[in-house]
Amino acid sequence: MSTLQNNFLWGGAVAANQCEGAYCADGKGISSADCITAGTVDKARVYTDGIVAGENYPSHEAIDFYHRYKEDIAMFAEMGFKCFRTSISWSRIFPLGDEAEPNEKGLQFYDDLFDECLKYGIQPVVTISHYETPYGLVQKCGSWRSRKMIDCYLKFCETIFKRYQSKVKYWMTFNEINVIILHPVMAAGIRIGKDENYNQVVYQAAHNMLVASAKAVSLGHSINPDFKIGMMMLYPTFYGETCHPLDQLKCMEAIDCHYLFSDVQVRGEYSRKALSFFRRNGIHLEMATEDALALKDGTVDYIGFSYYNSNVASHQMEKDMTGGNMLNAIKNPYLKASDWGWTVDPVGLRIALNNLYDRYQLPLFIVENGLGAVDKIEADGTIQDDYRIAYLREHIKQMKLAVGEDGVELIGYTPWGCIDLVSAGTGEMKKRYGFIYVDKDNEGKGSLNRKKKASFDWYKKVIASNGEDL
Ligand code: BGP
Repeated sequence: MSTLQNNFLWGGAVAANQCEGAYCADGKGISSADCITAGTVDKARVYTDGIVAGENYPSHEAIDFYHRYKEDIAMFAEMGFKCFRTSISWSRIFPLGDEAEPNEKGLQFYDDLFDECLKYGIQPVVTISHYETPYGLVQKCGSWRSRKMIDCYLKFCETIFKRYQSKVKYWMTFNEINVIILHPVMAAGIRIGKDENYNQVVYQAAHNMLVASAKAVSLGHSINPDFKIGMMMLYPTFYGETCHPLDQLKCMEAIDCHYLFSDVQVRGEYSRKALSFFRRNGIHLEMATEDALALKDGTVDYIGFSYYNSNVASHQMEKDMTGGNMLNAIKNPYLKASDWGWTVDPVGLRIALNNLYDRYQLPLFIVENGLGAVDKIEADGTIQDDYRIAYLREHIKQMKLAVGEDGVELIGYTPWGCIDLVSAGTGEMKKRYGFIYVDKDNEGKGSLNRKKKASFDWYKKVIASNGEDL
């Protein structure tokens, strides 16, 4: 008997804007992600007003999954995937975000994509909004700054819930909703001016998203009561730098600003601590009278989360309730880090699973985990990504301990970027996560040909043994 349940959802995860490309094919409108230029180590990603000629926008071609998905899904099926997490590009369905009618060609693409998955018995797991917003709505109302977004989002949800109700069971309303406090441009299409009150803008936008999420959950359940609709957060396990009580307090504060989001999505209301934080920081949320009820009615069915690394909190750092500048800021002397400075901490995943389950007692779904690394093609044409195998193996071991020994309820595991794709943080191609290599470089050149890495056969074996043969 294996530790994990028999119907455990093994699979992989991607997001539309990081893999599809075809950014204006078949009537698709421009999305916020299409307006973010590539960055490199010495050059940050830049959010432009529209598209500037000559700049490299990685989402425009990405790995051309839009045209090559059949080949890619056949490879996922060969690995034995039970599910495949992707997102629906909102601006393929509503090109400007607020049209009266959806774009049929966009809808057809996802019908075809989901049918292709189902043909192999792979369940689509869908993120409704993964780090992109129709650019038309960014221009018209400043994206999630405005409550107008709620109705546009709900119309998008209604359209896809109805259209795919017999093909998709697992949904997530927003990717990493809590990341708005760290990267409002990437997570919510919001650029905040230097003279604006950052927290005021961010938490108002977050409130609008939380209400939209809750209403979407209620709407989805009314369309198909069998839907499982979850939230999705980045989970950053935190450690206090020392056993100094103030470090431990700081550690608690650092994680609390992330729980602020999950508390609302799971419990249906802001915690007293969150309300006190708003009060103390002069944050005034504009809430409609119906919001409290909407939040209460639209609590989620499960918790999806991403876990990549852990972080250290210290009371010596500037006070910062967003916890943002604490991510990766202090080195943990007990852990190694990736080439991009992300610590590798499998035990931190066990802690994350325990913390979330103890707090909420809802089924958990690890919908992102993985190692971004530079891969090298050997002289014989193989890619020996042992470092990736080691990373995933150790994380799966800890995930099994959380289930087998700690009693956590876990429904699935979808490592991030199961096929190489564009990095959300840097726009690079060379930060690779996949079991499948894609021939494309940081400048956007390459044949786009696919190739199995050593991790491909390893993961196939893991799935076939339900996680027993690691
Ligand atoms: C998460 C995002 C993904 C993904 C991943 C890896 O935060 O949900 O979209 O890209 O991080 O990050 P990066 O691409 O920056 O390596």
